[in-house]
Amino acid sequence: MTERTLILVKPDGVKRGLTGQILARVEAKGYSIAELKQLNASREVLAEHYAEHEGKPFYEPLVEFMLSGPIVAIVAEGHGVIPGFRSLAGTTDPTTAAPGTIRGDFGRDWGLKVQQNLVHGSDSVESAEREIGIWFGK
Ligand code: D4T
Repeated sequence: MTERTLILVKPDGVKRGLTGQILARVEAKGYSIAELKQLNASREVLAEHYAEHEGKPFYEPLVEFMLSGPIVAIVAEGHGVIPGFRSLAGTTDPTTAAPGTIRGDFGRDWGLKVQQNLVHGSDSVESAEREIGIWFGK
């Protein structure tokens, strides 16, 4: 089966009208969009999605941020799409993310308690399967 990954355009990306530019980079790289929807996340979905971060100092601000507006959830497909999208996204901290990446080109530090870094991308085959189940159902 072709590899699939979960991409989220986080509330900062949607509010700033960057969804189209982010999707354009995914498509320009040659990946295809298998699923796409805009939604307001629930606390339950976010608790599942960010289970690994529960208890960390940035956890509550992160959940509040993810509840602050609509999210665009995408399943992208293609060989190597999991590391490929992580590479398009750039590193977690947008201040130092490489220019040419989504976070490097469009992100910055806004002096808030949480990194508002525009996108999420699954980091392994196991995470992708788990996360696609959380956001799109099994
Ligand atoms: P996601 O999971 O959103 O694609 O981001 P990363 O894989 O790049 O980073 P992560 O899971 O370590 O962090 C999830 C989310 O929490 C915010 N965060 C993270 C933060 O505000 N402060 C921090 O110190 C860390 C590590 C940003 C992304």
